[in-house]
Amino acid sequence: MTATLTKPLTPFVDELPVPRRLVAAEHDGRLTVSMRSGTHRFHRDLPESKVWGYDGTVPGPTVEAERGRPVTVEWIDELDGPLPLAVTIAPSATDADGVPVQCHPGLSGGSPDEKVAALSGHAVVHLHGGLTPASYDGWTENLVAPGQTAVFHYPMDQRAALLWYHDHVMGITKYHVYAGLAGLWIIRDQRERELGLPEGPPFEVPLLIQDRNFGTDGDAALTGHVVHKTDPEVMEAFPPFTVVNGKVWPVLDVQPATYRFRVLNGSNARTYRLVLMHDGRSELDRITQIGTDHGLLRSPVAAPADGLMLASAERADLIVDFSDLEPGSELTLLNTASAPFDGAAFPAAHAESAVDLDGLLPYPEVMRLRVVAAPSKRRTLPRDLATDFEPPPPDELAAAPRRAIALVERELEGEPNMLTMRELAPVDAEDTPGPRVTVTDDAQTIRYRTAAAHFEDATTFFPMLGEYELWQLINLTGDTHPIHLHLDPFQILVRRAISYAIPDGGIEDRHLTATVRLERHPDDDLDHAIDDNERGLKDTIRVNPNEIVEIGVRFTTYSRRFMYHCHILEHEDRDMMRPFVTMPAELMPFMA
Ligand SMILES: [Cu+2]
Repeated sequence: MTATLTKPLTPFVDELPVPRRLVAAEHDGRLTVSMRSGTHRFHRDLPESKVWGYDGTVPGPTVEAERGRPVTVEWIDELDGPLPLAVTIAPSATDADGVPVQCHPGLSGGSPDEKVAALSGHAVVHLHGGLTPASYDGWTENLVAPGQTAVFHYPMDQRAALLWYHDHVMGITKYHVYAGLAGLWIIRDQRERELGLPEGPPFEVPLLIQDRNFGTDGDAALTGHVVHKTDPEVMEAFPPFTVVNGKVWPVLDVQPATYRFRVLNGSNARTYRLVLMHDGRSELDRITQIGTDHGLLRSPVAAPADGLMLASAERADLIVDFSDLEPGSELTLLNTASAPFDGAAFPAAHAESAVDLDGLLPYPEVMRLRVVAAPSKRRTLPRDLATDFEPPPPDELAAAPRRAIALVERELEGEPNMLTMRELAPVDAEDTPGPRVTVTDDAQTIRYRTAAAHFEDATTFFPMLGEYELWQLINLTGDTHPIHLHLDPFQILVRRAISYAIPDGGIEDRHLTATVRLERHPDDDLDHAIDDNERGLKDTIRVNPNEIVEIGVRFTTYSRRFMYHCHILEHEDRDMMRPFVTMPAELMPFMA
């Protein structure tokens, strides 16, 4: 098998685009954004692509808002079908040389899905990370049709953070986001200004990282046609080309100065582990992380030794220092995470040899940074950042309702596997027999039955406003799943190593039989640690294989029906999504 593939596009020739800024204060807090088709050039040497984008652009405009100043957006659906994507399942997972077809452009023998080509543009916008009333949160079934408009009110009563808005239509979020329907949304506040952090160009740069694939013509030359290709063995699309702010492998000229990068992984499924290389060495020590999904950490932290991991929808607020570098210095941002990601380590020092075709990583390149001549400007970072949150108090957690959710992969005959979540309810040992999940350590065994298995099943989670809850995410699959809760942020409490057994036929349509032990599996070499950069306010958390993640969450403001789900879009579209209903405490006695 070939160890590497020739790049069909030249890296680092397109300048990094910065999406147009849409500053809410300049429009009295009232914005109009239309979803419409447009054309976009992903690379200098690619023909133009047809896309669906907010204001017709990829990415959409970056909305900038102030904490405490509400923003109203009139989202106008001007999409006109057909969806400009070729969606296909290739007939085999590898080509004649044994190379996974997902590493190649083109359809690899698959035929375009006609049902997808018939999609005409029903849409719904979700502001990811927004503390937004349910009416404006983009419930996956509340669609607007082409020609209709949704007017959404965003209170912006939340801390400064990088959010993003994207489409969230039931079953086809993966295609709509992939076609271009995504954009950034930055909230600013006084605390960040007190700290003197870079704000706006040129020293604050948003980086929206995605992966994309393109079609080929009869001569195997790349066309601009955007391709979403999966295969019989991998149900998620892991396209070969990394796109930052809409360009494949771009280059950014930087001054010898301190920069602030606002990074979002907006890919459908791929997890990145970012390493900054310079002259063949990893220079991760140039990177300091100051914020995560919901804004500032309590203090700055170094990038993890292996690199900065970001699963789909995770964000990082990074300070990167180039002030000591000579003009002409070149640094390269590389990705070392293979796909589907399972948490496996990869040393940063070897990032330049991270190519892994079997791991669907033919091209580790992400982007290049090129230092230009300018006066050196270094900023020092304050040691104290956020002062407005603490870990959840242990006594409140001890009394908190506990919710258990199992993540399972159900194999189906003749169609792609189904990734589902099972909400579990505790049962007494003497309860009637039936399929059970048991979670055991030496001291005790808790038995559960499956209370809900599909999105449409009755709601079982009714969190009370103002009270902490402890959610336990039990991963019984081989891959890492980024689990996202709408509405309020949460904090990770612990990762626990588990080993588990599922009997043949144990994963049924509705029921689940599994034995989970709170002990490390002998073959498990993940460290199951919480990274320093995860000790902030998160809305998306990686749940690795052989692992239980516990989070403490407190819903504070809005009562109604919201969603939580895996943020691998191919998973959330296929049943890895469930509702919950937040309730004022005084209504709880009246719930049947
Ligand atoms: Cu998932």
